[in-house]
Amino acid sequence: MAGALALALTAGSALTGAARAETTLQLGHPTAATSHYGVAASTLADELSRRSNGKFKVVSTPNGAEREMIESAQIGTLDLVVTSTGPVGNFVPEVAVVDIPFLFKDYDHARAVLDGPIGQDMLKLFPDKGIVALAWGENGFRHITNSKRPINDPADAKGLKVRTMENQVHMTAFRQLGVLPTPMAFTEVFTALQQGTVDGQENPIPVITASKFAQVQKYLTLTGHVYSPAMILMARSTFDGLTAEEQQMFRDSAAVAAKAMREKVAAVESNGVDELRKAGMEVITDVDRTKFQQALEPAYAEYSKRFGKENIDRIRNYT
Ligand code: EAX
Repeated sequence: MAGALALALTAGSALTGAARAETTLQLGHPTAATSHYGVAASTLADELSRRSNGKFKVVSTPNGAEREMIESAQIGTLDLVVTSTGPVGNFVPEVAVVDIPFLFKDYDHARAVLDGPIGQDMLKLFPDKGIVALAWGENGFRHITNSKRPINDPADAKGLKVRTMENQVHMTAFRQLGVLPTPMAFTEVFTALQQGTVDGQENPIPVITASKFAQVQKYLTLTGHVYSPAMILMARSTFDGLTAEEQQMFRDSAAVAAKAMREKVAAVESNGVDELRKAGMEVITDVDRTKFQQALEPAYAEYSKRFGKENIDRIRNYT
């Protein structure tokens, strides 16, 4: 009997030991599990599990509202978030400079700025807000879709009701174009488009394909009006509970996840437009971007006032 009790105790403590050794972290991201955000989430989970010999287990939940997820990370009820910078400026105002339209020439330029000193310095602003920014990821260059008419020119966009992110920099630009910007969480966009609450929305090709917007939008104009970065964020309270070695493990794993995310964006960019055409969208590829830039000229005065012209130029001219 004593032997049986001893055995039970041993088994019991072994179980407790195993349970203690495994830490489950909750991750939220805004789009479908198969999207570039899903790729970032699963890569992060795999890397952390491998590097920690199974200690860290990440459970991912797709289709979350970005602003709410960041708030949850801030108060520590969500451990990890992959999000666009859409709502991030509401938490760390300086970061919203990256959301300025036509700021980045192309993907290489954007990635170089974010991976270089400008982007890396921005990551250091997060801990004061209760969040640790582990890495820059990628959402992609945004394009406008709508259900009303082909947009060939900035003037064609006038009067359209377009869902925007909860982002003042974007809203300023759309107002300038004569569009009625309607900010809402991404989780509500499909239904809003379907019910006609808004005429259009704007997002990168990987989001338009992953979210099946071709079902509810006829026209796609490749405006590429703004680059949309993504970020891998972590609750500071969770991060602070890790050893220095584990913290480095999270940073390294996030860097690998961000790379996988960018690769997925590039892959979808190469075939996504064809896919959308096949799904019935009319795609306007011949876009005079200079015209859109000129139409946005007055918005730039506002951006300069808010962020400082030299800060904007530093990004624009970064090589
Ligand atoms: O981050 O809200 C948006 O339009 C975002 O681009 C999308 O949720 C992915």
